[in-house]
Amino acid sequence: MDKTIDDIQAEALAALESAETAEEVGRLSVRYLGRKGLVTQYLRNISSLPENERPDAGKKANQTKKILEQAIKSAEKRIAAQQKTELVGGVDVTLPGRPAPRGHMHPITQITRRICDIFVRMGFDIVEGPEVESDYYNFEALNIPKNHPARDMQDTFYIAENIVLRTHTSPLQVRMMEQYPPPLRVVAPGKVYRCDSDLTHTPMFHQIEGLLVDEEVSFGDLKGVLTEFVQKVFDPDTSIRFRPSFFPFTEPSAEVDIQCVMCRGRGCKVCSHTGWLEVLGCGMVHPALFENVGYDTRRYCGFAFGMGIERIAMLKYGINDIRLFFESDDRFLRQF
Ligand code: 2NM
Repeated sequence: MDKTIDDIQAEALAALESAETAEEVGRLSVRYLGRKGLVTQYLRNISSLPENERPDAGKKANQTKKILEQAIKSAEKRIAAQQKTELVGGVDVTLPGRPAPRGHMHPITQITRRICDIFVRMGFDIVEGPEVESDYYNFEALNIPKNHPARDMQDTFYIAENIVLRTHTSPLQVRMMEQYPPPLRVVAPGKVYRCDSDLTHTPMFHQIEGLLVDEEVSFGDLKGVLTEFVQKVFDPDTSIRFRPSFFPFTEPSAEVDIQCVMCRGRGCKVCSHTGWLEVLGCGMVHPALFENVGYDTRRYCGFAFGMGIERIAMLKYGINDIRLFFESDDRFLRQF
């Protein structure tokens, strides 16, 4: 025998009241109010009832439909509220996790790899070594005498009496010369430390230094290697010039300028209207260094060079504040 609409309503209300999940409520909604649901079918069957019964039956069935729609809504609300109270420490452990933001290779790492790659193609080996160095390797062996301004407490972080945070990566090259006989071709990238902080200086920054030792090495070889380097990191048609300078570890020494990357040499704020930007220092290795490591100075000579990686990156990417490299702000880092 067919159920009356009252039976259907009572049964549905009871089921909705005891429903415990949103899925269960969903199934009940389909079962009673869906296209083939019990109430829907009942409504459809009204046309087959005797004519005098139809108005009442239709009214009742529509009422039931409204009542059940209401009951479904309140069951959904009741279950949602219940779930909230099941949060663990205020956290809904059933939510899918937030995706972890993806990292990005730091621009300093990228440019370091690029620079190393350029020198590796020219036959250099990459070497790495300690950031805490002895006074001997950081200064003495590099022909930086006791009264030299670079040894001043103001520039150097002292760990102990004769132990410092390296102020350049050259101590590593002295170590290489001690360990290996010539010919030698190495570049040493890494962190260096100087007690200095402003728009263009941070107490820790990155350097790459290079050293080549062989028989009959000329300043022309140095110019060739550095020109190749500059034209590989910057534009292939970048002009470069060598300006006489002084370093305790090289003689003669030079500073290398490149044509301003911003104005292409016409003169602008970045190059202080000179058209040139200083990018690195270099020179022929001072014989005192070779004597310190026991190389035969009559047979061997060489050149060395050094540059700040942040400076190269700032020029290459047009960055005006060095501190951006060290703030770990993903909005800055992901642009490179
Ligand atoms: C510079 C400028 C000139 C340099 C010297 C050496 C070493 F250890 F081989 F002697 N490495 N790097 C050097 C020479 C570094 O930086 C501005």
